[in-house]
Amino acid sequence: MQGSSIARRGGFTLIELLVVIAIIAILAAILFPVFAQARESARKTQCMSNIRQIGVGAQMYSQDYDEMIMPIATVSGMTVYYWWAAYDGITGVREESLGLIQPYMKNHEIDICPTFRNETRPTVGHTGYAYNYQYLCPYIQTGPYTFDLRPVALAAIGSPAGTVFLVDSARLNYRFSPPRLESQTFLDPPSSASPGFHGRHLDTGSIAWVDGHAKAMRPVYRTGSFGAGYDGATFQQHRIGDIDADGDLSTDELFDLE
Ligand SMILES: [Ca+2]
Ligand SMILES: [Ca+2]
Repeated sequence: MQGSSIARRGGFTLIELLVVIAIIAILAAILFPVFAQARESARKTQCMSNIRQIGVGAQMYSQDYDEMIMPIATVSGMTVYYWWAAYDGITGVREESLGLIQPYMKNHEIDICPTFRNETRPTVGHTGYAYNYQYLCPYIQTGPYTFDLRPVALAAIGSPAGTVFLVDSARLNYRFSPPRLESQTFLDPPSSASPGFHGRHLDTGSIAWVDGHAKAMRPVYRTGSFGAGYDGATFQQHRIGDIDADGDLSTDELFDLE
């Protein structure tokens, strides 16, 4: 048996082998992007599940805090308790188990978008999501290290299902050339001309809305120059845009309390 097997293998010519290799290479070129897309599609599903669970956790938080929206952070002494982790202002130590949402989720892994791992801002830790802070939790700086955070009452939000809460986000760090993509935790509305909505899941980004539902949208990309000397093409290349419904980037209809 062994002898006949060797004889058969000897029957392939070099040309035949090259043809087989060429066919495999062509198939790989066709299929690898399909596989990559399928993998990204799976990560998108995971991200939507994460953001939906965070939304549910935030609603449980509101029930425990007089129907007030879960703030981006609370401050106690020198410690800032962000929704995903606490930071000790003296030691600089980050503790994920002390994030505001942890009593309701007990799972820091769901704070992390599976497509985007923050590698450039180690102090922030891993979270791919940013909070609609300007409208839902405005803050006033009262001293060099002190903030007055004012989360709104849920009753003050006119359209909870049409108001973004937490979204897939990233920012461009212009201190590097070319600018580098990094984690962003504060989401600015379109009127700020500082886009932070990241369409990293096949050109869509996941959004948790105030009422607790999750829905993905495509970023609205800017063109030309805007804001602090930013270039629309660079943002689009990194799939960073705004969340907008009415085509007017000077109005914040999906962020405001109306
Ligand atoms: Ca608008
Ligand atoms: Ca609105």
